[in-house]
Amino acid sequence: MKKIIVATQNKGKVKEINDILEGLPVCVQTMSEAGIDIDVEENGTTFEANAIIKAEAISKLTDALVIADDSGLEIDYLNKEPGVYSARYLGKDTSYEIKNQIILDRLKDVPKAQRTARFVCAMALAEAGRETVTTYGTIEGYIGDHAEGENGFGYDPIFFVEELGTSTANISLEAKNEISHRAKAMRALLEKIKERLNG
Ligand code: ITT
Repeated sequence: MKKIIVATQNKGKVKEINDILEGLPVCVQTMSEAGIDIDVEENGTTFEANAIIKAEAISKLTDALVIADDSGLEIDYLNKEPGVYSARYLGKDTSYEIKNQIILDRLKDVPKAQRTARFVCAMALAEAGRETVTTYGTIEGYIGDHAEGENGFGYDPIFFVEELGTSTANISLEAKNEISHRAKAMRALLEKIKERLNG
């Protein structure tokens, strides 16, 4: 059975990606399950460049298929910050409770129409000796005036989606995987993985 390594240290992402890969005749492993322990420097200036950097760095160490994503939150009022710096924004070790509160403070009294934001995700599929392929997904929303919900991870508690009437931290994993940026990019990648498995 073909092995796929999900090249991320983020447990929230692993859950979401595993959920979408379920049912595929592949053995999905995290980096630690695959015995790979490297920290790849994400020094690209775009989500796509960083996803490729991560996936290709890991695929040099294995014959397996490697999936990596780079994702983040773009807040229009903050000139699309934190963007590609989403994980490092306001300090890598600062808790999301604090980061989210600081963002809410920065947007205090900003009207809803100017609070637009989106999650963005670029995914890369790398395999030794093959060309790396990428996909992309986004979800539009806005920064709420408070944090809400216990599910998801990162900026989910402050990212509200009009159609949901709540934040992406206040919905189930299954519901998030119907609509999220990562799910959209992942489903597009799924088609490319299937082609790879059949070819
Ligand atoms: P890896 O590099 O190991 O995959 P990471 O958390 O550092 O893990 P990224 O570099 O892609 O991942 O940073 C993405 C950050 O953007 C992530 O840490 C969150 O802060 C935010 N983010 C991305 N997708 C999100 C989502 O679905 N919900 C909430 N926050 C998200």
